[in-house]
Amino acid sequence: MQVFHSDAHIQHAPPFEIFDGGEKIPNFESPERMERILAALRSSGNFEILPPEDFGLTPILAIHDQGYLDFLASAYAEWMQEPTPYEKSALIPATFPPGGWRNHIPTSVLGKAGYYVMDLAAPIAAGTFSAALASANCALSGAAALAAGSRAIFALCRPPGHHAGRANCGGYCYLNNAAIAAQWLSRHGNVAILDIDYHAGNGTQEIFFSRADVLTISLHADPNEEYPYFAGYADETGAGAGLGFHRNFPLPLGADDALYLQTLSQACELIRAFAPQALVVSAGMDIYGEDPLGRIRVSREGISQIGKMIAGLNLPTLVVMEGGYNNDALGKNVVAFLSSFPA
Ligand code: SP5
Ligand code: ZN
Repeated sequence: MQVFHSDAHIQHAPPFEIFDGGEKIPNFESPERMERILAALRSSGNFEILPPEDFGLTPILAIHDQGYLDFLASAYAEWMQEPTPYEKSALIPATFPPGGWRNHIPTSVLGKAGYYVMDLAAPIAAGTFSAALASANCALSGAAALAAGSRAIFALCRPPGHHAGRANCGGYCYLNNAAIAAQWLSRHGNVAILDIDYHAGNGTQEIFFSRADVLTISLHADPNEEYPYFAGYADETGAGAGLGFHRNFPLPLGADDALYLQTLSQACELIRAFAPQALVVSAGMDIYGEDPLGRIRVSREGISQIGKMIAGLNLPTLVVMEGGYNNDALGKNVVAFLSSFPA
């Protein structure tokens, strides 16, 4: 299987995030995640690792807001210019506009950060924007390979993307790689996105909520109990022309392989009925039972079964890396998932 990956992610290394309760902790979404995955892919011998092509800004602006992209591009340099005695290794805002009160976009860097950043887990560091662009290019390169006839491709993206909306970053995500790839593929016909990351894919949900040509489905921990809390409920099924073309499958904390696979089979039925010409999978391995951020209990064998069920849809499939934070298990889990697909 071909894998698209870029070393540019190494420059995105925010040293910290602010955790629940206000604690400053080492960022879970670390460059080491990629080292672990690459090592496992290489030792399996079944993967060809390729650098992405540069698709420019046009396919990214088809998904993301111009003002938001300008903010991502300039935020770190502007933050470095700010006179403050505090640590400035990465930008995290501390003031957010309350819901509905967004009639002004401030021009100051902290004002813009409050406007465009969703939470305290998307710090903007020196290499964040260039890494996010390279990550999106990995997804786009995978989409182009699918369009050229490949059956299954892995976009080894970092940073991840599914919490990034049209005009926000959050949850370690800056550009929505899966959405950008799906949009690019949607020029050729209908596309489905299946999001199996442990956390609800709020960004992907928002981006395609009013569209009927991109079916979006997310399986995730119940958002009433788990991040991102504000999206991912079962009654959110799309709007306008997109009504019926978004589906959420919230799972109870503690869900096991059997419940996960039974729920996934319902999602797969919806995808079959939609009959897309391509499938994009937002693949987070934080569903694994031993993940430090996850509280559902999928085993490695379960991850392999999930891969088989998705591969059984027999669609051209782009697998896009999202979360997964148990570094000791991450490489093996990714290989277990991908090995279910035909080369
Ligand atoms: C891409 C991705 O997986 N992003 C996840 C971002 C999650 N950030 C917030 C984590 C909050 C964790 N709360 C854990 C409570 C369980 N003890
Ligand atoms: Zn996640």
